[in-house]
Amino acid sequence: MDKQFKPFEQPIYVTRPILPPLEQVLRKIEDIWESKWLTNLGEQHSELEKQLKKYLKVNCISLFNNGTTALIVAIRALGLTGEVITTPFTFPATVNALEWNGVKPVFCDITPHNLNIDPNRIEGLITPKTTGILAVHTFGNPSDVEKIQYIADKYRLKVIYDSAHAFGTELNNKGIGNFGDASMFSFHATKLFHTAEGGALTFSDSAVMKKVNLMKNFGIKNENEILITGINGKMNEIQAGLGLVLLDYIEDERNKRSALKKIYTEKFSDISGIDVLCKNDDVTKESLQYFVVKINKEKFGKSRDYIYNELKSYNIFTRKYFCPLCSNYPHYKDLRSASISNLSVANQIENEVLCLPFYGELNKTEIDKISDIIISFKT
Ligand code: T4K
Repeated sequence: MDKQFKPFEQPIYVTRPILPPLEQVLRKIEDIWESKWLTNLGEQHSELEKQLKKYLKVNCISLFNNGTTALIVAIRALGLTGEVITTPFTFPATVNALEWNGVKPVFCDITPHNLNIDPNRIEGLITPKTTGILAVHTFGNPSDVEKIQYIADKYRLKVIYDSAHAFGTELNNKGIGNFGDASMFSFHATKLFHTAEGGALTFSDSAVMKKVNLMKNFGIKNENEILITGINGKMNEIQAGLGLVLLDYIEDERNKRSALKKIYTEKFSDISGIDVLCKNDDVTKESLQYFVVKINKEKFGKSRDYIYNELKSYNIFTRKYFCPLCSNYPHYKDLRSASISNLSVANQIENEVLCLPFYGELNKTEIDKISDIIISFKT
């Protein structure tokens, strides 16, 4: 450990949830108590749907108890079967959601600049069994929605976007939830906007939303009619109430994160071997969900894993999202598409990416110190 830096007294994590003033949350809970309505699509739920439609600039939204259930339901509602092309560089939930639907994941390699599925490699993976593409807007950076839609139209495939990280992302001023047949947002505590646990689906077609709304409520239309096989995917009133209180704090958190991003970016700007993951030019609003760097061991002199491990001795806990790749999990590694030769970029990238502490509570001095410690490792 370099003696010029003392470890932080309190642990610094990759993220911390935004916590609005407790009095405001308690006031909201009092309202809910008064109403004696705790779940099953109550007032808070419909108000949050209304507010999020506006915030995300979408026409159709359905709230869920978490993002994973939302994704499982979207895959089923869109009738995906057989094989679906997806990315190995993601959280287990993405690929697991296919498995839960009895659909075989087919892994496609990623592009090194935005870490999203490489659209130029999708067509080569399409077979007569392919029914869809499940792409991820990794770390909030949009996938190539135009090329993906072109391929989907050509082969009559459905497109689902895992937008777990992309809350607020806009492409040429259009909300990211407007692309493909459905997009899933996660409102987990670690997300910029959260409801402790929670999620949402957005759709281009209101008929799909109607089906999903039935599906997330056991398939119940009314007391006498149960129309399809459903599940319990409902967001409850306490989750929705928390979300409504939190919405007022989003812009403030975004402004803070923007300032922190600028500090990190300047610090690393001329450090050879540290590349900051940048947004594309057509992204008019970024999600500011994570601050991500790629470490080139040859140029920096130390590996990503060295940095990750060494930072712990300073009480700094970064994350190696998404290492290991989903394609290297024991239950997926034997798939043909999981071979290292099919996924050479992803297998390299998984050893380079590091998510640094990034949340509004951190101040300039702390970001300066974290950056300086990392830079001090350089040889
Ligand atoms: N698709 C993608 C691409 C995703 O990234 C995710 C979730 C999903 C789908 C599924 O959506 P959900 O079903 O979760 O809605 C965390 C989150 O649990 C997970 O939601 C998220 N992605 C993933 C990227 O990150 P872990 O295993 O890293 O969580 P954990 O508990 O280690 O938390 C990370 C850090 O956050 C901790 O070191 C400290 C801090 N933390 C965490 C929690 C839960 C807090 O300060 N307070 C807290 O309450 O997965």
